[in-house]
Amino acid sequence: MCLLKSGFVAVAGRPNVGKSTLVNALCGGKVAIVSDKPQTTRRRITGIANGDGYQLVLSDLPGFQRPRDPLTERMQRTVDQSLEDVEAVLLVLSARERIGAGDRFIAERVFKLGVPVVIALNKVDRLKPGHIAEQMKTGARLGDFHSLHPVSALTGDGVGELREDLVGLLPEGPAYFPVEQRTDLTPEVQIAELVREKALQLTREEVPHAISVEVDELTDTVVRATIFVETESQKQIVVGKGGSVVKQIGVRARPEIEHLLGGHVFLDLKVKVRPKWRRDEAMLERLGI
Ligand SMILES: Nc1nc2c(ncn2[C@@H]2O[C@H](COP(=O)(O)OP(=O)(O)OP(=O)(O)O)[C@@H](O)[C@H]2O)c(=O)[nH]1
Ligand SMILES: [Mg+2]
Repeated sequence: MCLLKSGFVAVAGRPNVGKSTLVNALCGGKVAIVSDKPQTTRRRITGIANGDGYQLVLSDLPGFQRPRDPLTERMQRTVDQSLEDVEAVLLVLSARERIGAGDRFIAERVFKLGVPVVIALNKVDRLKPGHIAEQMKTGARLGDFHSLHPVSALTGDGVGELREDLVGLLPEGPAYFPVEQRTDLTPEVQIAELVREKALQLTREEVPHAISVEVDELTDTVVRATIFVETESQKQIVVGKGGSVVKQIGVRARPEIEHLLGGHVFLDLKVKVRPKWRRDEAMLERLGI
């Protein structure tokens, strides 16, 4: 029998430091959506990296924050639960921002879990070596870490070494997922997330936080989904003049959905107002948050 190193690693860090981008890079393909808006990830997303003799299962998590409503409370709970029973934690920092109170808040929690903490200092692309060195020193003061890797999830710099290091921390174990599987999300959820990613790209300020997406119908050739917002004015923004914004969301999402499903699809997107959905526990449950 061929021995496998396998296990779970949680990926934690402040919003927007590049956790999802890094999980995608470590898995060698897109499992989690990414945006320049904080709090893009709302649920735990499992990304699976398979390689020679290993299966590294990464849990991409929402950025830590202070809960404000049932949505963010649930996100916080997800983070807490996901930090239990892992072999290691990958703590992600951004080299482009000041490493400060937000990072220390997260560090305090992960360093007391009693498992190795690997720090990734992300976004080092195009930064001066002196600045990277300074940030590495600050990051190193966060706690008793196993190792610290300067990386760029965007260019892939340092990602191979980081992956090897994480695999080194895994015990021998079974394959938890079939090797061809890269994520635990259903096709419906992956499609809803892709649509949400494009909606986030095309909106600003409070609108991205008010957007959620549900797939209503999925067949081999047809995808129907609804983009929910909380107010009429947000709906106008997401629909756009003469439907231009929602159309653009579709134009951007369709190729990725087709890639996922492996064929041409007709994509129908609707925009609907659902007041205060962020406080609607039943809807949050349905969204898997
Ligand atoms: N320059 C640079 N930008 C990066 C890098 N990694 C991620 N980004 C950008 O940082 C932004 C946030 O990336 P995400 O991966 O969504 O960050 P996240 O930590 O998952 O954020 P939340 O899910 O909101 O907690 C996006 O605009 C990414 O393109 C990197 O290595 N270099
Ligand atoms: Mg994310």
